Amino acid sequence: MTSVLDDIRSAVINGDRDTAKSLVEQSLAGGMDPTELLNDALISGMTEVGERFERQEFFVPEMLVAARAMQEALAILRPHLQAADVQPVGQVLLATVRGDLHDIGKNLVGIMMEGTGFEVVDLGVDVGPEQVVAAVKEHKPDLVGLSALLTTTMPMMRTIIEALEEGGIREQVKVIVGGAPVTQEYATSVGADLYAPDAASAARVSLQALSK
Ligand code: B1M
Repeated sequence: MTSVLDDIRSAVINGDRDTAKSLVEQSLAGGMDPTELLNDALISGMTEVGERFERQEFFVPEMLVAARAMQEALAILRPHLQAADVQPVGQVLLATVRGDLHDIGKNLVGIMMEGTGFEVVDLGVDVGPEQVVAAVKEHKPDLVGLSALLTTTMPMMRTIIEALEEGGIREQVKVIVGGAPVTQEYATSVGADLYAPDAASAARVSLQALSK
């Protein structure tokens, strides 16, 4: 017999948002610990989705439906987690860089980060250096994540990193970059600390970087 945690985990993996939401509601009503639901059902399910994506058993559509199921179940859980004062593993600021309006990949990165336990501050799309600098000063995150989908907007990553240096706050954060045209070589050339080719590995390398 499977436990309700296994059933929620499977619902997330299969993108079955109605089952995921109703089981989370029932479990909370039955007095289950919200942290257990977060870690052993939602995060565990999303981690499996990420691993299947990295093994190329899942593709973007499967990841999106799983992400939607996770997000909707998480919305039910979130007030209970806040009440239980669960501490995030870290905070990440995410942005699609100035000139670029593509946000599907960035949003997936945000969901995987959230699924890994990060608090995510999403600055949106078309975000320039002054906005990133101001947001780092305001939120004091552990990481800044920059996404670019256009070859013409990729250089904005370097501009933003330089602005962090000029603002004297570069050492306060690790910078992770990604997006379809971005490579490890490019990430290194613009002075980023981390690169990830997809959302699942973005969450994984970010967590690893913070635990070092
Ligand atoms: Co645009 N577009 N688009 N587009 N678009 C591309 C990127 C393009 C490759 C299509 C093509 O020509 N074949 C091309 C870029 C060419 C180039 O630069 N060399 C292009 C172009 C040219 C344009 C316009 C200029 C078109 C025009 O108006 N003439 C225009 C630009 C607008 C702008 O940004 N200023 C434009 C507009 C649009 C739409 C608005 C219509 C729409 C975006 C909707 C939205 O995002 N809300 C759109 C779309 C959907 C695409 C394609 C078809 C799909 C992109 C996508 O969402 N992929 C794309 C072609 C393609 O990729 N096949 C294309 C799915 C997504 C999950 O993948 O974003 O790569 P991706 O994210 C991945 C990884 O890259 C990684 O993880 C994600 C998940 O695993 N990742 C990170 C992403 N960010 C990361 C950050 C990290 C780590 C990993 O750390 C922080």
